[in-house]
Amino acid sequence: NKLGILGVPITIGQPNKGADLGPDAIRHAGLYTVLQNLNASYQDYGNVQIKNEEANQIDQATNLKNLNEVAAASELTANKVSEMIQEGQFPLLLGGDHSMAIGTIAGVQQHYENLGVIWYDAHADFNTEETSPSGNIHGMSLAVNLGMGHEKLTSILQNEPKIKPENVIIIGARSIDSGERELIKEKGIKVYTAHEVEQQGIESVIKESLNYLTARTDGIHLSFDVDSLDPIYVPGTGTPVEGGLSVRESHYALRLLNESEKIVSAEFVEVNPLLDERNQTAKRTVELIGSLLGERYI
Ligand code: DIR
Ligand code: MN
Ligand code: MN
Ligand code: MN
Repeated sequence: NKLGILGVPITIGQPNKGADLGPDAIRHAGLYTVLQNLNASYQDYGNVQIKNEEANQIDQATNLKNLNEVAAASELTANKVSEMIQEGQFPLLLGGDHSMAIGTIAGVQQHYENLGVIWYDAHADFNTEETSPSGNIHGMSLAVNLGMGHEKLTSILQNEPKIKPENVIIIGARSIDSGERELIKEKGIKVYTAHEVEQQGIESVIKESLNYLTARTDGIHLSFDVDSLDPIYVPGTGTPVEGGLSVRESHYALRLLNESEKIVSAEFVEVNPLLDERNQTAKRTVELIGSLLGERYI
């Protein structure tokens, strides 16, 4: 399978400027060199055209910031991702804030009856407009994919839940709002918090997740939020949370996912070069992408 690269330069799902520069920062940090060293064949589709500038946070009747603009961006993204899979590509999606997962997963889901999702993140992104303390849609994208939230977001491509609650596994969480916690319990979502990763070890967490999802799904999408890692490694991200996963265990996680051959699409999100020095976070992201695609130390 050929790699299809697509940038989703959205920043209006959260309050900071600069997440829209993430996809190009990742490209400039040496993405193509890593792909060439792996002898990967790839096609870069460029970036989705997202109108971050036209977003207006103020005049919203709902507790949702930039609802219409995020919905429009999601629609464009979903169609593009679906087209890439149609053309036989493995979508490698570069972000952009995590609201982009509303579009990416809607697009991938068109091609799988029973999609699994690994959500590797410090956060659960499981708010709705009722529970969200911030109104930022990047904190809602996983819930939206399960069919919860504003209809303009849950109806991208089709007005049905994109993933079943039992087909989702969250890994690395350590900042979950009280409303999210209740919804997670209600839906029975599996979560390996940062503490569970500490206790059980990343190898066991990933192997258990893969065994579970492989048995019940027909493909697994990886949604990798770089803020899953500790901020000492990834300073260039909008909502850092200390106590995060290490570079070493994350590379190992990605290597195990690569060896499983069960991942059908992947996104790396929340890279914000304006919050960074010397593009460190994008460089780390490129290295992590390398591990997912089969790069090894020896
Ligand atoms: C918080 C922060 N739970 C919210 N979420 C973040 O605003 O919903 N998600 N940072 O990535
Ligand atoms: Mn996230
Ligand atoms: Mn996050
Ligand atoms: Mn986020």
